[in-house]
Amino acid sequence: MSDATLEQYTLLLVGRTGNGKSSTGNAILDKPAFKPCNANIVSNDDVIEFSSAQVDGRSIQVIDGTGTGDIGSDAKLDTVSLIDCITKGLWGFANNVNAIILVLKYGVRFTKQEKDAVELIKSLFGQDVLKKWGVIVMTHGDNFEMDNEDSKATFEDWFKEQTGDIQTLITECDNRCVLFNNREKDEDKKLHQCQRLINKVKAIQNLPYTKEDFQKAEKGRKKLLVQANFPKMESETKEMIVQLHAKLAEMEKNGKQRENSEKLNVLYSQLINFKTYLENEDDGAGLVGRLVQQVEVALLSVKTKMTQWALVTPEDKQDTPPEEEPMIQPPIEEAGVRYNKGKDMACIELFTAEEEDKGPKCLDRLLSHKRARAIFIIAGIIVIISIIISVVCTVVLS
Ligand SMILES: Nc1nc2c(ncn2[C@@H]2O[C@H](COP(=O)(O)OP(=O)(O)O)[C@@H](O)[C@H]2O)c(=O)[nH]1
Ligand SMILES: [Mg+2]
Repeated sequence: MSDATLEQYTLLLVGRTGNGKSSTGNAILDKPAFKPCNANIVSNDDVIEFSSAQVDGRSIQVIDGTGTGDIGSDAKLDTVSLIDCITKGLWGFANNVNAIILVLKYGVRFTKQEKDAVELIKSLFGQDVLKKWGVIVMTHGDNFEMDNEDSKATFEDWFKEQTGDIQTLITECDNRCVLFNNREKDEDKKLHQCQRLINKVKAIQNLPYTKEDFQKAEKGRKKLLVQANFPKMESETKEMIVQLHAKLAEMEKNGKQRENSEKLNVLYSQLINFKTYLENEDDGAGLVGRLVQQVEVALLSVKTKMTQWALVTPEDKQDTPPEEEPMIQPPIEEAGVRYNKGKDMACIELFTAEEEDKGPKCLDRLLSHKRARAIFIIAGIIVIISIIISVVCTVVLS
């Protein structure tokens, strides 16, 4: 019989590494097509493997989606590579897929990692992928047989008794769940378990999963990429904010207002650019909201400083002495003369010792003004003349 007249099934095996995907693929095809036990050797090039065979008068194609349940597990495969391999690999082998075979391991608790793997598969292929095309294969059927040797309980009895997450998953797959013993040697039993699987695949009422269905799940894959990139973006945001506060503190300290205002403008546009970068990376996935909020708070701090420092007039800015400029301290208790420049006149005031910090500045200004300098000189001359007169008088009288 030619391939064209045969019933054809394309099965995609997904699940955590070590659950028995490759072994199941071999059991279905009845040949050593995939290499089992490669749990820790995950090559980016051959993440997806393909093989086919004629089994029981059917043409069966199996895609072994190694690593499809494995981001963050022992067999680490980074998200970018995984998505890349699936996108390129899957559609290189098939035009459509009749069933997504979720491979689980009998006798192992349905842990958080298993649950995460299921979520990952949904993110990769679409949230409704298991509901519409999922069939659960429970490997290690030999262990099941040993466990139930005495009770003679069937696998159907077993999965109907299940509760919690595993029950939810079985229900989600519309009870399409079969037991597989990949170590089975008996040819009849091997054929029988394969037929049971094909019957569950046939029970799927939906049209096969296509490239279009895969494209519809693009948003989920994008979200995975943002999630993978999130720690990097989070630390970049943290670093940005720490640096910003250090720079603001430094500006506050140096008091060079005009220079600072230029620096503030630069900081402001850096923050705006950083916010745009975060939003672009997120690309609608909605995961960077918290980071964007932190940048907005930082932007507000810069804006506040801009307003505060803009209140200082240019004249004030010029008058602010640079930090390194030596200050000449007047002697304590010493009084002096203060020169104040009003709107249209200059006046001189006495200043007291409590204001000694302002003294040298006033004296400098006083001496640098012509009228004040003249008054000062005249006063000096009068004092000197009085001293001379009193000395002369003293001498004459004595
Ligand atoms: N006893 C038993 N061992 C199995 C069964 N299926 C797989 N294994 C073993 O489980 C290990 C992992 O299987 P493998 O097919 O490499 O898993 P994969 O990483 O999901 O492809 C291998 O040592 C297999 O021999 C099974 O039904 N019964
Ligand atoms: Mg494998």
